[in-house]
Amino acid sequence: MILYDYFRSSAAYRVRIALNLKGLNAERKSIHLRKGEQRGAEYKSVNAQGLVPTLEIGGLRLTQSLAIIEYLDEKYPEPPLVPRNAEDRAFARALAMTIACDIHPIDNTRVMQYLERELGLDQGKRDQWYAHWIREGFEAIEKQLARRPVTTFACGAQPTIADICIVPQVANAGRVKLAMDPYPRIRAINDACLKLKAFADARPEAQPDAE
Ligand SMILES: N[C@@H](CCC(=O)N[C@@H](CS)C(=O)NCC(=O)O)C(=O)O
Repeated sequence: MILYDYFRSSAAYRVRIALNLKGLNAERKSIHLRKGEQRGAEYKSVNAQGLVPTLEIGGLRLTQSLAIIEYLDEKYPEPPLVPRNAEDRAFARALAMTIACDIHPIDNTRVMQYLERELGLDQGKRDQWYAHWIREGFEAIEKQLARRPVTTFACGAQPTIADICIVPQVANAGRVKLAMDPYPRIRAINDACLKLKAFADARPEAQPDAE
């Protein structure tokens, strides 16, 4: 397996966690997002969207972190990353999608670069934008978590796709120093996850291309 990756990419971070939880090894190829390598012809021939991650397995090229994680879960069922119970499965996927579909895309590198280069927003305004969308999403997730019994992870006693999305998004929140006090459940889940080696080893700062 080859993982096209970038240390600071939170979408790639999700896949790194999933691979670690499954005990799978992948060779890493770093695509330098700040230098724009994702938009070069070479990488676009791997991933037509010019986004990381891509997971290459033999001749198969998988894109979109949630689709990759679900693929890994189907091929390597233990430990399950998607709950087996339908209600929990819907909840875990809903949290994952709140992050992957509704928070993260608005704060992506290309969006931030557009705000800077095309709309001329300075760093302070860009950070304000970035934090605003995380705050909105975290408020909703915190409320949803508060309606359920308190468990170690978002959806029970084992980490699932929800936790796999929460931890990288909390790391992104840290980049703009978002106060986490209003989100005690998210913070507790993040802390519990990072005690696990699978999560800790996937952190941006633990990657060989970290700067
Ligand atoms: N929905 C995609 C998002 C992938 C994505 O946006 N990746 C970011 C890094 S976290 C990226 O490659 N950004 C490059 C760019 O915006 O130019 C997924 O979950 O895989």
